[in-house]
Amino acid sequence: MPTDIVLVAYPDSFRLQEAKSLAESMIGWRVVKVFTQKYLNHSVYGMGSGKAQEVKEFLKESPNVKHVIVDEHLTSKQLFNLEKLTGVKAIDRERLILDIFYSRATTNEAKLQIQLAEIKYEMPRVREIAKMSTGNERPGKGGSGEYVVDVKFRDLKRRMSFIKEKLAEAKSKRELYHQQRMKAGMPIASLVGYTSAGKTTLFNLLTAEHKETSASLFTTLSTTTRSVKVDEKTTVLLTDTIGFISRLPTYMIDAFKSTLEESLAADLILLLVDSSEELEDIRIKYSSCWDVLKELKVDNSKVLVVLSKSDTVDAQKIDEITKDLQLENPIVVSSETGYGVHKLKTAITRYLAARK
Ligand SMILES: Nc1nc2c(ncn2[C@@H]2O[C@H](COP(=O)(O)OP(=O)(O)O)[C@@H](O)[C@H]2O)c(=O)[nH]1
Ligand SMILES: [Mg+2]
Repeated sequence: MPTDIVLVAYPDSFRLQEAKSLAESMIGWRVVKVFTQKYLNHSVYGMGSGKAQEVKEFLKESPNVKHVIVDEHLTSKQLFNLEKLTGVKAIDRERLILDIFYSRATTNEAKLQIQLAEIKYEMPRVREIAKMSTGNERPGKGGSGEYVVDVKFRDLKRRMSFIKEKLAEAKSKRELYHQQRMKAGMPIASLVGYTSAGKTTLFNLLTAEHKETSASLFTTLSTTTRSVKVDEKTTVLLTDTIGFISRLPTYMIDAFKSTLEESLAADLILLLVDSSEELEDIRIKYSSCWDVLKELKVDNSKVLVVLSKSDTVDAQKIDEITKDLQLENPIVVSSETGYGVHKLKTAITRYLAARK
């Protein structure tokens, strides 16, 4: 059963699509309605009060909707106001990203990094809640005579240094973990790329025929890993990874890398590039993908570049991208029409055969 959600996002089509893909990268979440708003910095609800009323009206008619997501940073007060008005849980962009990280984290280290990011998410909110409560009364005293906020702050700081210690331990155990990693005796390929590049769509297309066997055979694997038969003799485990995220707050970068890292230990990495985007954006995103891959010490010989959504562009655009990114024979696919999928499978088989 999917969880229905409502999204409030900026009207710019790329940002909107990204927000939608981001929300839907929570497994089982389905965006059933999108509201757009040019500015999301209104003081009471983030969106304007008129838009908030529209959302409320929509939710009245849609009792199945569980959450309203706003594709922007909101304060505690704004989230509180929105929940009070709509009666459902309100989630801002940063909370959503943290939740996605949590749902994808497989290593201890990644979980700790996310907890650290979460504390950084909470800190300014503690101050804010303090301000909210001192609006009409003096701040209350804690048990030991300190202000409640100071206590809360000290607690967050203590948790932070505790997590940092644990992280140092986790890092030293990491090598061991990689060695013990379960491989189910099959080669593993990971789909990597920006949010909205088309990873999940391609993942679903490639793994569709094998859904049932995968479900029974690999129940111990995460729901984002399934088997794909790339030729008569070869079956590969394919992982749909957490996507790169535009405008990722800096305090989340370590949590992101850590969450992605385990998937990069795959035998083969399929780096998806959305060919429907502007060349300038493609270039920026492509190079920041590589920055992270290099930083996480990914061997570039195991990366195959895949130009996705080829049905949205002409041959000339594909040529331009190929030249601009200096690619050699990129694999060009469309999950919409199925174009290039066979070629992709052949490329995977060839790569794995050559590696042996
Ligand atoms: N036209 C077209 N749209 C696609 C294709 N692949 C994905 N999309 C659309 O692009 C959007 C993002 O896809 P998604 O798979 O969620 O991206 P992810 O964030 O990388 O997992 C969705 O609206 C898809 O329907 C494709 O081959 N052609
Ligand atoms: Mg996805």
